[in-house]
Amino acid sequence: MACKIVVIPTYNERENVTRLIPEVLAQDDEITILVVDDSSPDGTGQAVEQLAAETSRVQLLTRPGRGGIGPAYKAGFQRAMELGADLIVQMDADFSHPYTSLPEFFRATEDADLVLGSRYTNGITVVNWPIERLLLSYFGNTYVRAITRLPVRDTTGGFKCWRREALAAIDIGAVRSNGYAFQIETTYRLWRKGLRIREIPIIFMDRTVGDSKMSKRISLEALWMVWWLKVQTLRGQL
Ligand SMILES: Nc1nc2c(ncn2[C@@H]2O[C@H](COP(=O)(O)OP(=O)(O)O)[C@@H](O)[C@H]2O)c(=O)[nH]1
Ligand SMILES: [Mg+2]
Repeated sequence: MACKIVVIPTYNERENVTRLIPEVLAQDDEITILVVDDSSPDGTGQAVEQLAAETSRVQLLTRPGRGGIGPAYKAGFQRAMELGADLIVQMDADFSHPYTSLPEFFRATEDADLVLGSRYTNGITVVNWPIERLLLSYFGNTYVRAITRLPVRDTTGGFKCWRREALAAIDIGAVRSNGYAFQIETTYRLWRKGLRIREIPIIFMDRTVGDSKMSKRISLEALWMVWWLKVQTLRGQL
């Protein structure tokens, strides 16, 4: 039996994550969910703890305070590796990522080391985003591709599935980014190792419950991070 761990970072997602967990578990018998909660003041951690008491298929990793999605994923990946994961999925708690695509992600890892859920492969498959946010994301991706040459349509998406060996191949401890740039940086590092990336189309839906935690500052991080990646590459560091 393969061990498939779905890592879900949360900050104030009590209602979303408690509804999402049973849906994700129902997609595949081999799934275990690891929620990485940054001590959300709304009680997300306590709600997940109750579910974790009922089944070992739900696990909770609590961090002391809000530290950003990048550090939360780093801690979650490390724990998933310790738990013996063969496949590691990254997924948001807010129902933006279609959980029904999980079986397709798993199948795609048969001939790819990293599978990306893409909003920009079949045209633009984003539902309910304000136009300014869509334009920022779409042209942000054009910018990232132009500078890094990363052959990927959606570099900032957060719905991804890694083979264990792929995650082990990149030095996750050295990853610097916090927000959207975390997604770019990790995919870029994998591509530089010469490993196989595959994009599958997903339909991304904006959240209907709770608030987005992403900020202007977090978007701006991606603007300079791609130059840092480029410089590191030219110096032979990546
Ligand atoms: N643990 C943790 N999770 C976070 C943090 N910031 C965002 N998240 C989670 O990351 C996911 C994506 O964040 P979201 O606010 O939906 O970003 P958006 O979809 O780009 O607006 C959600 O599950 C959030 O709860 C953080 O600082 N720590
Ligand atoms: Mg979201």
